[in-house]
Amino acid sequence: MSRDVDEKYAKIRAWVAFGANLPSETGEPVETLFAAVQDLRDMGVAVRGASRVFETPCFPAGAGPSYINFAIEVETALTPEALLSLLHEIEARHGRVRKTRWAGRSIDLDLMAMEGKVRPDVTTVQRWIDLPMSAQTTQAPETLILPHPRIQDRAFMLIPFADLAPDWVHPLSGKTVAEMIDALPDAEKTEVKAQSGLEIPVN
Ligand code: PH2
Ligand code: MG
Ligand code: MG
Repeated sequence: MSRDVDEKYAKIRAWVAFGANLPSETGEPVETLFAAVQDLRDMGVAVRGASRVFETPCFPAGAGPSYINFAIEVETALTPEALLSLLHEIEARHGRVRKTRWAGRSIDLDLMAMEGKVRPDVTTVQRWIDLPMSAQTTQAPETLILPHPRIQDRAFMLIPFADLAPDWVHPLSGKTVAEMIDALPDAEKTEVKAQSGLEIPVN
């Protein structure tokens, strides 16, 4: 494991976005995603916090059923690449099949951000952030882009993120999560609806 841990062996915070809008072999979206949180804990990753659970309309609008979305904060000495590969392993375990871009999905675990980490470099991350919407439907990065290049655009990522770390500062824009939310249209934010009676398992 030693080659997978962070260069300084320091534990840092990372934020993972969970989403699903189709059932999996494990169950309905919320069951699949809660099982995935437990899987991550079983793999030795410390879950330090969880957002509320939200129901959000599918993006792009009309492309499928509503999603369940939430986020968790973990604390880990894993590198971003090692943490991402655990997330992919969990997606595979719950029967995630990678179809076309933005097809409905039974589980999607996205690494949103990791304290102090940019991958692969600032110029490449900025290029993905600036990718026009028309190109976003056909182009997907093949390697990890960190911070996730769409967080600033997506209420379904930012609102759960703000439950955990409203003061986290985006290393490229210098904006906090709360400021990124302020910049989004109200109509998009009101569509992100907190669900009651659902508690994500935390350590
Ligand atoms: N994820 C997508 C595409 N569309 N829409 C919502 N509401 N929530 C998501 O998590 C989501 C989406 C691709 O990962
Ligand atoms: Mg996603
Ligand atoms: Mg994904």
